[in-house]
Amino acid sequence: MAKTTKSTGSSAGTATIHDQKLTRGAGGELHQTAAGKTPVLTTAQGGPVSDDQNSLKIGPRGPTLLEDFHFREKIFHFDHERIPERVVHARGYAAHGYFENYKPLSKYTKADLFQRAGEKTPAFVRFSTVAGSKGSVDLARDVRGFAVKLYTQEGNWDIVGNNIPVFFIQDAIKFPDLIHAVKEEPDCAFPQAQSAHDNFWDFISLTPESMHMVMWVMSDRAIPRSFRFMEGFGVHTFRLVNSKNESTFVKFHWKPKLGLQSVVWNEAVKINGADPDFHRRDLWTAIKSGNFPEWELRLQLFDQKFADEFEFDVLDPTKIIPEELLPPVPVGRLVLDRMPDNFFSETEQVAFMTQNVPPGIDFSNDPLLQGRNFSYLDTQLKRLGSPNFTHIPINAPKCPFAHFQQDGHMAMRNPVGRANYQPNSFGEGARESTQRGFTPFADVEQGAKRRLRAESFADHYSQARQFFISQTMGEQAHVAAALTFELSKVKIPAIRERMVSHLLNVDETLAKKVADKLGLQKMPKPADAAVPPRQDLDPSPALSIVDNGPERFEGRKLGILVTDGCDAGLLKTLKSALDKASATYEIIAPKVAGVEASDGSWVEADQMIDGGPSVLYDAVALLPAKDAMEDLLQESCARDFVADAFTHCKFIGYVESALPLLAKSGVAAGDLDEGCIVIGSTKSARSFVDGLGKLRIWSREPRVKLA
Ligand code: HDE
Repeated sequence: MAKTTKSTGSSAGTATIHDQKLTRGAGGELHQTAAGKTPVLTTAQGGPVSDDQNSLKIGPRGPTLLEDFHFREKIFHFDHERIPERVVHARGYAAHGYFENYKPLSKYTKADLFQRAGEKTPAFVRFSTVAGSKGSVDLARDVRGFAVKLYTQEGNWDIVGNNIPVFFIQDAIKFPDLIHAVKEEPDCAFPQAQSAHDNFWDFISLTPESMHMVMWVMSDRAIPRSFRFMEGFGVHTFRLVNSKNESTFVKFHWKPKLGLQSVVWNEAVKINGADPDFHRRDLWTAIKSGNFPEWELRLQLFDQKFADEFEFDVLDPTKIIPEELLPPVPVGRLVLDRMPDNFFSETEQVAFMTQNVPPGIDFSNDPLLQGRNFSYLDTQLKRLGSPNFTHIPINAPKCPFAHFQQDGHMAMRNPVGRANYQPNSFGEGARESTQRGFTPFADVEQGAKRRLRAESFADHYSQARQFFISQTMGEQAHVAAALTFELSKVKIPAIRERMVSHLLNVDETLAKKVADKLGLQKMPKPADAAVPPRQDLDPSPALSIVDNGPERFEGRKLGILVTDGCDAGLLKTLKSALDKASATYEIIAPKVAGVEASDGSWVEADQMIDGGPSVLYDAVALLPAKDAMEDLLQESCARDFVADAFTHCKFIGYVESALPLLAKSGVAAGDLDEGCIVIGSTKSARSFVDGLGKLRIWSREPRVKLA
């Protein structure tokens, strides 16, 4: 006979709950705050619950009763917790902040947020990958979404951009094919979050318009170090419209204050294993510790004359306007200073829509943008399940609003009063305003109704080449290596050859290098080009990440490897130099509890060596004590820590006693270069930190054969 016991279940976390006090949320729900009484658990209907650990049964071992309304409600709700993930950009992470306008832009736009210097507009920004599902890894080679929602006084304005200024296709009708091709193959359902497979490259090799974007995606732009070090782009040409209804074309650029930085592919692969949430954790940690990431909004402004004279069509989303030709003008800054309270409520339920524009911002005829303007509204109904998705706080405007839309699933508010229509003779409700309302720019359009691509969109290779020749030698090698890696995963040789035939139109050396690495028996002929690829476009220095390095270590992280007996003074100097540089650090030790330093003080560790590989850090410092070396040399993770840091061209600061570890990790005395710095004294420790601003020691790259 079973004993009748009443399990109270796990009490994990109850101590903190007991210490908490309650406040009432907007919806009447109780939240806990410090030092108060525990609230009584209730059902969603508000009924107090007596036992949340045991379902209602007949006898201790008996059948469970259908009558248990609390159990049924709890399970019913759990069963319905998932909503469809985004078809694309499913994996994302977001933060709150604000946009601050530098000076009035009334000459160009009547948009309210740009009228007053210093005006702050609340913002919510979601970064994402495109191809993987919600649970995929952060460091996939992929485009990153950079979606900004600005809660302006004239309604929400969403700039739903990417970290790459061009796109794969020129017409929205091709989007489902592109996405089907890049996502997991439909029969086997893999690979996840990877473009390295037949379907993707089959589609790409049959879609020459994607070649410019392919160059970007094969570059290190597609493996950013962190969201904080990424640029953002609106991609399409938009319009600004002023109060005289004059239009200026505009392209939106977000420039990260901390500069650009990416990781290398070998590192990305390892980060995905060591910390699949690397980008999430980075943003969370930065904002929670008060290091608020910041971007400057810069505008490329141009008129019809410039558009007519520019060598490519400004409506073609596979083209950029080089920054050297049309320098982007700084107009304000975006600061992210608060993480969402709840991931699902905010990050998951946020609904970005390209069609959300306030008066003073308008669309161009970019065929991709026009198609997106349909898609984003449509997708929200599917995902959020009701036309009332604007009632969800993260999507609701923060300015006064008034309309007669009513009812539907989950209606949180309906118009109050008798009149739910207009015009009405009761003087109730709102009326439209010709002065304040959104009036589309009155562009004159004409033409035959046809399914056509403009001839001005026909050059698919010239800017791909321009991007490639704008990269440093090292960056070019990374592009070649990425193409080789991706195509090596393609099983059908004809697809590999077709891609090489396109590369011949971009850069012959690149094509030959890829062909050679793939072991192509015969060089294919260059792909037929609709218009001859141009060789005369000047390199655009703005396109290189390395050439636009920040030259400072601010916002970056040093990994400090310590053992018992490590030099306490050096450690202290390193920490204070990093604080001064506004950089951070983590202590990595053989045991996570920490180590006893040379002066007897206890140094707490953030990671044990196995959990803190050097790929998680921008640079490393090796401070092991001589006595601990014998044990450390046995640790394969310690050897990997050093070997990877060296191969990934990172700066390595080391004390003399670390030399055996360096040697055992494959870095012999003769390999030590200007990126390997002895930090034997407090002075040298300080200058080591000062020298970290270059981020990587790229001159090492040819020797370690990274790419
Ligand atoms: Fe998107 N895209 N997209 N896209 N897109 C979506 O909307 C779509 C495109 C971008 O963090 C979806 O709410 C079409 C370009 C971002 O929530 C969907 C086309 C650019 C995000 C959709 C494009 C983007 C999305 C899926 C081809 C850069 C994530 C869920 C014409 C300028 C926003 C959703 C977030 C999301 C459609 C091409 C950026 C299906 C039809 C080009 C950053 O509506």
